Amino acid sequence: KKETFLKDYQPPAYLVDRVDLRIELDAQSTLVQSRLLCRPNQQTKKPLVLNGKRLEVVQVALNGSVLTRNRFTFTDGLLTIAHVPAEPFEVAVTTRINPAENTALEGLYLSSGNYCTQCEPEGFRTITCFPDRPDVMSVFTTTVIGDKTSCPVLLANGNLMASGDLDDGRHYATWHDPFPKPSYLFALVAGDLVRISDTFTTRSGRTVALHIYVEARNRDKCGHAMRSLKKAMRWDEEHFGREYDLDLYMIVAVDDFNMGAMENKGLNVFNSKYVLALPETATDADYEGIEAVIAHEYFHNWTGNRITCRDWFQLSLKEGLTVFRDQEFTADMSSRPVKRIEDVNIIRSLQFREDSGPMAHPVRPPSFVEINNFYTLTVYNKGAEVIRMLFTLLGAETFRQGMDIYFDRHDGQAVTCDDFVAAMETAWGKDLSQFKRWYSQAGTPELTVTGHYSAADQQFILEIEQSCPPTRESVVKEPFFMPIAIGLLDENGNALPVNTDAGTGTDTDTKMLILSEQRQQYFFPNITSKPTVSFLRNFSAPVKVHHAQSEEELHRLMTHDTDPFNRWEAGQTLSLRHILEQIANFQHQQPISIRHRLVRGLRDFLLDTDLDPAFTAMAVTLPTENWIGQQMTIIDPVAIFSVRQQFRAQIGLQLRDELLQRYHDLTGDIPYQYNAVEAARRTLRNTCLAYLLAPEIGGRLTPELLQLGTEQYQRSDNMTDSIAALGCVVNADAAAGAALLADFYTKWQHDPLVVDKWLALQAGCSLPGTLEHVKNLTGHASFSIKNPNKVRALIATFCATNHNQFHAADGHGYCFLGDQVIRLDPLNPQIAARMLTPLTQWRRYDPTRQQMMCEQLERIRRQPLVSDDVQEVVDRSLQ
Ligand code: B3K
Ligand code: ZN
Repeated sequence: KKETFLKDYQPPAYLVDRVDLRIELDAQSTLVQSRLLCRPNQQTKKPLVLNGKRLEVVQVALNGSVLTRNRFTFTDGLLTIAHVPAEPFEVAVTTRINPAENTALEGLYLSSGNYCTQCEPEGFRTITCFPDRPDVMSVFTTTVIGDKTSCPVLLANGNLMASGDLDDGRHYATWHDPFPKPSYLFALVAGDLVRISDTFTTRSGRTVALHIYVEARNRDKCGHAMRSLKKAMRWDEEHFGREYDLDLYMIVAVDDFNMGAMENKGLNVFNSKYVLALPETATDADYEGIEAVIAHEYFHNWTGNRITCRDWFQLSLKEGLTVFRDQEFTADMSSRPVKRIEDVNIIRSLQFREDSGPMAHPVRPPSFVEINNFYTLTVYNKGAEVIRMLFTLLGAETFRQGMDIYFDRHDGQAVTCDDFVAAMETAWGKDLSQFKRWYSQAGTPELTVTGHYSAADQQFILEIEQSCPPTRESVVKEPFFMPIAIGLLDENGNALPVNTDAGTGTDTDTKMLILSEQRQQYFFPNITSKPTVSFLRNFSAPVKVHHAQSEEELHRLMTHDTDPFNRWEAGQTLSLRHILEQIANFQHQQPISIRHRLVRGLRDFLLDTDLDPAFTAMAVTLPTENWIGQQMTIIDPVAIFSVRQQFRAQIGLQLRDELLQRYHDLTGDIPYQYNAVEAARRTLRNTCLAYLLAPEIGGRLTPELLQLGTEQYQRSDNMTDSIAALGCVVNADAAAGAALLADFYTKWQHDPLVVDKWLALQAGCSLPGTLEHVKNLTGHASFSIKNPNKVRALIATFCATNHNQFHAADGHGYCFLGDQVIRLDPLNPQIAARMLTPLTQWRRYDPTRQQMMCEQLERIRRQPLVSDDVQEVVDRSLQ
């Protein structure tokens, strides 16, 4: 497959105003008849070209007459009709497809015997021939025909217009979606499902029916999803003035799904992981995930569906913006600082890594081979950071005006990231052309910060220098434009008023600096003693910071900063320094020790009961292995794991009394409830437990501590506490862990989502021997390589999170991943390409590991049939 370039974009030669589909479902042989009302979009007469893939073209007709084989061609995924009228015309295409054979889970496929679709980005072309590009927007009418017994439920986008019985035990349903939409938002679902119903009254007083469809066994697990949907609908009205437009909103949960969920107009299809929850089966994190994903897909109705993307290079137009919206929603539903810390952890641990590897690309990629490979942390999460910078620069009110302008200007259109920024420019009244470099330049900018204090002048000067490492699309980077939020603290930790000119009612503690040059200085007058800088408050720009601050300064920020994010950040920086120092010792076979001062800092956080427990949990958690690795020229996964683990064990030992105290104080006395307060309490309590049960490497826990874990596992009334305890025991003691794991499986083997947790826990186990265990589990009755959730739970958990064992010196982890990718690729290329991520990072490791990782990439490349998805990732990695 060839590379596609943004610069080659051409508007479509023909538009399709209406699509009429008639789909006769059959597992092996589904017949799809489509009638397209087409209209030339240009003066010049061009052939009509439709995309079509993995389907059989049965018949093509033009304005009612069947075309003979010499009137059209169907090769290389394109159906071409050379001569079409200059006036609007109708094309009818009949295709035949095989849903049962569709293991790629793209297009129409079967999940647990039910039909469902996934069309974004280019799946519609596997159902019927169509100009399958987002700038062709059409009104769809869909008639679904299926067997009454196996498919009592027949769904498609929009409103139900008609339904009834047919001969041979079949029935039909006709759906009509009045909103023009691109083909990627088409959806069809059919099967034996039950419906959970509710309603929502919009602020203009319209009643919207809300329907969640699940398999009968999951009927009682939809309450949280439904509540989340209603919260999201209300929130979008209140915060963005956006109301839902159809009279019906449907969500369907399926077990086999490549991603989290899909925002098809009026008919979202969800991975069941993001719908189903009961206290006994789902953790607080699952509850939060469901709330966030339900909201995300709902928010797409305006940012994605009503206003869609002109082409797939603009993916972040809808994804970055919608992630920003769901982040804000979650912040309002729970704790804003904690949500920010979680999001920054994702950016720094994972997106920065992507930015420094072979798959690095700008938020708006300039080219791709397989667009599915660009549903990335960069497009989604860095894209959201770019939107957040606009929010920070413009302020909440002006940003909202910009959003209103965007909705007014572009409703019903397929637009670009430039159009979005232009709306923000109109609202702000300032030029954002330099800001737009965030969309075209990849890589993580690095800031070097220096402070100069002059006692004589009573002046403080802050100097910032920016740079950005070269990436594939541009070697020399132009300076970025970004907001830098800062504060200054005096020696007692008091905030200095740095923003006095901002007028009353504003936060005088925080100054918003604009960085636009490669090097810039900022002057602060009337500063009576050397200040401590609280830099990049709330992580106001997605950058790496080099800032030589003393331990005193970091401790001051940790205890006194008014910005909660930077309080947390100062603690992380301190921990990071100490960990890196000890990693050097470990690498030189020196003993490792944890500094008393670090333990004391963590103890202060732990005992500060004024803090939100969820914040405390973040503050006492050491930096992630990924983030530690980012600091090293050559990543040493064994050293990182060993030092971090040793620190955890030492903290558990040295703070045992305090941890036990808080653990017991945080014991709940009411039955499980999911809400921010209760979830925060459980999070900190389980964080304490994890420290208490953190074993020294090769060491053993006392029976009393193991007992603490076992008891929590046995007594808890909810999955959050039982899986947390189980995880602690599994990672502390092989024998005790195995016994509890067996118990857990016996109890939950009937529930696929809980079995995923069981698999993931074993794949993530930090005790030796995990790889052999994981290999055995690939043959376990509960595992299926065809189910993406199972693959993620077992294979991705081991390869992408168990760094110490995946990167074992013998290279067996790499070989295992090679085997799995080779096995997966012919079945599901999208998932196969995703699984490859750990190998793409080979340049970051030592020469021996580099060679072994490359061998696996080469081996995958040598396979007789490699998908475009995997090929692109392998080729870029080896380039
Ligand atoms: N828009 C979908 C992504 C579908 C990607 C398919 N490879 C999910 C989401 O971001 O809401
Ligand atoms: Zn999305």
